[in-house]
Amino acid sequence: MSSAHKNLSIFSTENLPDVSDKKFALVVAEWNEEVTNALAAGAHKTLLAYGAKEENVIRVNVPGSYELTFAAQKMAQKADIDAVICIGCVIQGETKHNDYINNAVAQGLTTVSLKYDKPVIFGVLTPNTEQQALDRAGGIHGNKGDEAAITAVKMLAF
Ligand code: DLZ
Repeated sequence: MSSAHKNLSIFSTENLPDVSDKKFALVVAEWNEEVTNALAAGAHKTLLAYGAKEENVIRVNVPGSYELTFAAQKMAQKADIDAVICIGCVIQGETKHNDYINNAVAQGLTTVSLKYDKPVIFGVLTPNTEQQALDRAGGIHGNKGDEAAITAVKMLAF
């Protein structure tokens, strides 16, 4: 990856909404937990950095990424939750399980978001290798959990 790409700003972080009274659910898959815990920690820290209060960030774990959709629905249907951030890591294996899981989760989270009219963020890594995942969970490509958190904050402007 070129250094130019690494420095690319993915999206603007100007004029973000005030989220000091917003409540976030962080739904975290336990599969590949070294990666998902790092992503979740990044997301949590970033939410606080952008104005969320510690007591307004709640974390729930699910076994695997496939279960993110159900837990996201449970969180989104709570009246006091404003946004849901889903964290997972599905590593490509010898079979096509990753395609099935990734497609189901992407579709499922979109459905939950639209059904409950709340931001539901797809913070799921879909790497070919564990190293690619680590590179994006606090490694050379940053922490995609941070991006998921900023995305949730940005979407609360709507
Ligand atoms: C079964 C499975 C496999 C093979 N790989 C992953 C993975 O890389 N990442 C992940 O989050 N979950 C994986 N799972 C578990 C599924 O997401 C799910 O928990 C099970 O299929 C049970 O529904």
